[in-house]
Amino acid sequence: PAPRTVLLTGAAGTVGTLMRELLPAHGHTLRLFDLLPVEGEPDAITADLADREALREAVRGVDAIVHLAGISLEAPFEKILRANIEGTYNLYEAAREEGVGRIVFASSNHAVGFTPAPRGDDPLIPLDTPRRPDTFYGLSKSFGEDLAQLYWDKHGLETVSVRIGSCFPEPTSVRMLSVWMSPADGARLFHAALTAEHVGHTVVYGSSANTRLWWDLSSARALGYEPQDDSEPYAEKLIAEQGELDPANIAQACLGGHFVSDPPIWPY
Ligand code: NAI
Ligand code: 15L
Repeated sequence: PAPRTVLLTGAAGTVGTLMRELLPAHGHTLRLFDLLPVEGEPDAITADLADREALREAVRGVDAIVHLAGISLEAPFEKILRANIEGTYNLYEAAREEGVGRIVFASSNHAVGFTPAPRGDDPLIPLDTPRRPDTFYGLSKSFGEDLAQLYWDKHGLETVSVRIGSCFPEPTSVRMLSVWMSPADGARLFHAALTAEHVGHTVVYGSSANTRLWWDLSSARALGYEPQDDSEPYAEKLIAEQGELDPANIAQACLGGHFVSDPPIWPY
């Protein structure tokens, strides 16, 4: 499929910074958007998802949007409401008004974070596992997935909702051995989500092909995603340092890890 002009929201963040480096090699031309200035990118749009005029201008003329902007950890409900719930609604409205055809939505494992992690011979967590948000943050991702479904059913705006595991340069915890999405695989998955045909609203888990994988990657693979990485080379060292996950400890027993028991910590 032809390269696409893509609006990348959250371009100043962790994943945004990684994708700014990696997505152009897949043939995409990026327009950048963030609340914060994007270092070294004077053309980036610096605006809040609350600013509907700025959003409408930002989405005008792009083929697709990778929507990463928002609060990425637990926070007081009012803050989540504004940035993640209203902010994502504002983005979808701008996309609908400007006729943008597709959004890749950064959902999260925390939309299903209270789901017990599979152990031993347990089956992988399926795509249609019931939502079990572990935080107001996870609840906002659950909302985003439903919003995406509504805009597909009602307006024909397509979305791939990517329930990202942990997208960082390296896994840093034993839990991450199961949920790690290497940056290079992240770019492969976003590229597949941007270019696959007829996605409607598709929900996928976002991770590498980890030996200790917890969830079903089949809907991601159906988009053409072929993960190349596996966290296993990091396993010996991380397990020696941290020990195996303890299923009797609620903060280690579920997909969402410590989010299930953490208090809000976001500093905004
Ligand atoms: P991050 O916190 O590093 O980046 C988020 C970016 O969004 C920041 O640059 C921030 O300035 C911007 N932002 C926040 N509120 C905004 C607003 N009201 N208007 C405009 N921009 C705003 O987060 P990270 O790790 O890069 O994650 C990106 C997305 O992926 C987030 O939506 C996060 O929830 C999701 N995600 C990330 C995972 C990961 O492993 N990094 C795992 C699961 C989901
Ligand atoms: C997320 O949704 C967060 O945005 C990210 O910072 C990590 O905590 C990740 O999930 C995770 O579950 O490891």
